[in-house]
This record gives sequence, structure tokens and C-alpha cells, in this order.
Amino acid sequence: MKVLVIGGDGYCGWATALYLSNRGYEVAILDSLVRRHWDNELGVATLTPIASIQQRLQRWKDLTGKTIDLFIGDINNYEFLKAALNKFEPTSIIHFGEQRSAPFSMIDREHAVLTQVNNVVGTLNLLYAMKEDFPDCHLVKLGTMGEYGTPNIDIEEGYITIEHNGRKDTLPYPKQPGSMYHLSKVHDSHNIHFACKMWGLRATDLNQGIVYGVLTEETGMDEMLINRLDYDGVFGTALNRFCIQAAVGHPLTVYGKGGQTRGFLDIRDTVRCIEIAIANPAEAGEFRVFNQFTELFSIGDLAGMVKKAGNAIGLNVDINNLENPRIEKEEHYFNAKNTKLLDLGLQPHYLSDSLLDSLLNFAVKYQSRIDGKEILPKVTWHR
Ligand code: NAD
Ligand code: USQ
Repeated sequence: MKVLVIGGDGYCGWATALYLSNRGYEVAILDSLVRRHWDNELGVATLTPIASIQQRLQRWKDLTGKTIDLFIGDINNYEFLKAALNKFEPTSIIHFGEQRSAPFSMIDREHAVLTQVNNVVGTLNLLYAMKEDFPDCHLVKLGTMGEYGTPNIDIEEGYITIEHNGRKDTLPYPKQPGSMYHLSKVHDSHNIHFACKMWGLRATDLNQGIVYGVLTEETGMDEMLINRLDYDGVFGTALNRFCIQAAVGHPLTVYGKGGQTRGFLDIRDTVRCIEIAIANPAEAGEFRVFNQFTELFSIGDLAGMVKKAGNAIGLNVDINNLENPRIEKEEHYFNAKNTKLLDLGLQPHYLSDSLLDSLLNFAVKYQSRIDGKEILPKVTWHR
């Protein structure tokens, strides 16, 4: 099977490309490297020192004898995208290649427009390129649990059956996203659904929760293969940030009351979920949605778990409930289904004390790279 990983230089994409290559899939990475550029623009850096994509791929080949092809370019450039697809001829495309930070998308009008154009136009280009040249290829698209927002009813996997005035239908689950970034994912979902219905494309939308952790079997093989781990107030995500904050003695930055509940998963499960999706493709014309997370936690509970694990290895960890820079519910009902990937064989890695220990120790190892000025949130939803 030939798998094109769009966004394969990023956090989820790099781990996935190596995982699939290690399992015998023929893999190519397509990436514009724009994320490295955004980091430079913001003046932030991953906790871990990541090598250039060329060095990473050369080391992977030296270690394993496996080649991963590389296409550097932007999927908003349709000619480039078409040429790359026709050169590689994928049977599955995994699309991670988007601007994925909610705070980045809320900086100002320019960043909102950049996010929505980059994400929505990139995905649209991909749909047209597939329609024209690869109509049978399976698209596995990374969506987000944040598309649903925090409704006061159970969250289903993509669709909900509703009875209304005596009639019944199964419809796309209502979307109430909380940032311009999350909105871009909703727009993508509608466009992909439409393309499947109109043109018979096959697609799986993986509504992923918040990913944590850094090591996978492959990225841990060599220092040159190390994955990125973001801790700054724009690209860092909750649990990864808390572990890194604990390592340097910064109070954990819980926004508001901390009752915000989200779905989470270990990066080792991200890569496995992708493999499950491509090994069990959607039917022609089908737009399938899987909720991709393994556990639900409130932010406050996570901070408590990190504090306990940090104290156990001798770190002094405090929790600071900051004024919330976002506009979101801080206490709410949240119960999302996640059985479809489990039914297809996912065996989750659950968050445990030992995992927190290893993430904390990892953060301690690289603590000299942390820029304390980048930890507190600088972007606000309130203006
Ligand atoms: P990331 O920023 O680490 O990686 C994204 C990669 O895509 C980067 O290497 C970037 O250069 C590339 N890219 C962006 N726009 C591109 C374009 N127009 N053309 C080509 N390449 C482009 O992000 P990540 O954390 O690996 O997230 C990957 C995907 O998973 C995103 O779509 C994100 O929305 C989704 N997701 C991530 C998380 C998470 O916790 N990290 C959770 C849920 C969903
Ligand atoms: N939060 C804190 N303290 C922090 C950081 C975040 O309390 O230091 C809170 C936020 O207010 C929010 C929750 O934690 O309520 C999650 O924030 P986050 O930054 O960890 O995650 P989010 O902005 O939702 O985005 C991340 C990824 C995004 C993905 C999404 C999955 O960046 O690409 O789509 O997680 S989900 O949250 O399920 O929508």
C-alpha cells in the first residue's frame, strides 16, 4: 500500500510516517515546512531539538534501509500537489497538513484568514486532485473533537439520529466549534462530505482529541529521529504543557475553573488509529467519521495528576488557575462516544503514573531549552 502523509514533518505526521514505514507500507511525506516558519515568526521552538526533514529521512534510511520519499511544497499550490500525487500514485492519503493551533487562529484577522485559507483551500485542492486523478484513493483526514464543542447531550461519532415532528433521519452531528481554527475543520468536514456524495470519493474523518506524549517506537530509535514537543502558549497543548511546566518549576497554567473536559490520546495510539483507518478503508461514496481519543479528562484533573506524579519524583509542582484567555464553558457535561476504532482493534495506552513519570523525566532532560517567557498565554479571545 502506498501512503502519502501530508504534514509528515509535524508532530503527528512524523510519528505516523515512521510507524507506517516500519510496518512495510511504502510511504512518502509531503510538507511545506510552514510550521517551522510559524515557529520562527512567533519566536518559539519545540522543547526537543528536531533535525531538518532531509537529515531525519537520511537517518531513517541509514538505520532501517527504508526510503521515505519527500515532496516539499504547499497543497494550496494545485500544480505542485497534482504533480506530487502523480509522481507517487498513493492508494491512501493521510492529511495532517493544516494550521492546527486555536490560539494562533485567534491572534488577529490575518491569522484567522491564514488558518482558514490554508486549511480549507488545501483540503479543497486535495479533493479536486483526487476527483481528477485518484478517485479510488482513500482519504484519511485529521479532524478534531473540538468540531462538536461542548453540547449538553452525548456526542456521537459524526452523525446523530433525530426524530422531529414524527419523522426520523440520521444527520451530521451539530457543530459548535470554539475557535477560528476549529471552525476550519468544520468547513473541511462539510467539503469532504459533499465530495464523497457528489463524486463518490471515499474518506474517513478522524475527529482526534488532544494528543500527548512524545516517544513512539520509531522516533525513540535515535536522537536524530526525535519528534517535536511544543510547550509555548500558542502551539503547546494542555497535558504536554503541564508536564514541561512541572519540569521547570512553573506553576501549571489551568485556564479558569479547569472544568473543561476533553478527549485525550497517547501519540502511540494516534499512529495505530491511522493504520487501522487505512487498513479498513471507507466505501466509495462514504464519508465516515471516527472519534479518535481514548480517555476523557478535565483540565483540572489532569493538572492534579501531573502535580502528584511530579511530587513523586521530587519536583515541586503548584497549580495556578489563570484568568481564562479563551471564551469557553469552564464547567459542562461532556460524554463522547469512541467505539468505532476500538471495534476495529485499537488497544489503547491509558494515561498512567508511569507515562507521566516518563514524560516528566523527558521534559527535565531538555529543560535547558525552555524559554520561560513563552509559557504564559499571550493570545486572548476577549477582544
Ligand atoms: P503540526 O503543526 O505539528 O504539523 C502539521 C504539519 O503540516 C506541519 O509540518 C506543517 O508544515 C504542515 N502543513 C501545514 N499546512 C500545510 C500546507 N498548506 N501544505 C503542506 N504542508 C502543510 O500539527 P500536528 O499536531 O501534527 O497536527 C496534525 C493534524 O492533526 C492537524 O490537522 C491537527 O488539526 C490535527 N490534530 C492535532 C492534535 C494535537 O493534539 N496535536 C489533536 C487533534 C487533531
Ligand atoms: N488549557 C489550559 N491551560 C493551558 C492550555 C490549555 O487550561 O495551558 C485548556 C484550554 O482552555 C482548553 C483545553 O485546555 O479548554 C484544551 O486546550 P489545548 O490548547 O490543549 O487544545 P486545543 O486548543 O483544543 O487544540 C488542540 C490541538 C488541536 C486539536 C485539539 C483537539 O492544538 O489541533 O484539534 O487539541 S480538541 O481539543 O479535542 O478539539
